[in-house]
Amino acid sequence: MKILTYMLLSLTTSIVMAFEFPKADNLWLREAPPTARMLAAYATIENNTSEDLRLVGAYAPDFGMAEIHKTIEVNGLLKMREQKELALPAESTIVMQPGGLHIMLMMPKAKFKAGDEARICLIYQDTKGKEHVQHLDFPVKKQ
Ligand SMILES: [Cu+2]
Repeated sequence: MKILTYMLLSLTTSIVMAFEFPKADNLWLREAPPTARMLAAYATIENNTSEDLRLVGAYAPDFGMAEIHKTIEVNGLLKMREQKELALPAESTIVMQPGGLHIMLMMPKAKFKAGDEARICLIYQDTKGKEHVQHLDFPVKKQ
């Protein structure tokens, strides 16, 4: 009986310890002309877990390359800078939107128009340095 109790306890512990992903909402990929070589996607990522995380990158099977970018103004010009990692502490939110943070998708292997969906995977790192990949489908929208 003691052994059974122990087994149940360790089972419960492993369930509690399972990695919990942040909540990704408002996913969308902005429709672009068919000739566009770069597309931007946006999301609101809410870390409503008790674990401090970092967003360390993205990849998308339908694109040659994906990076997290931030649009910034330098001497009156808008420029984009890659964000190698973004802090996402417990109870915090990353808001991506036009003119700010976005997922930059380069070298598209397919054409995307409004109504389509694109798979984009976000890579998080926990405090132990372990990476966790969240697979998301982004609807393509005109605006
Ligand atoms: Cu960009």
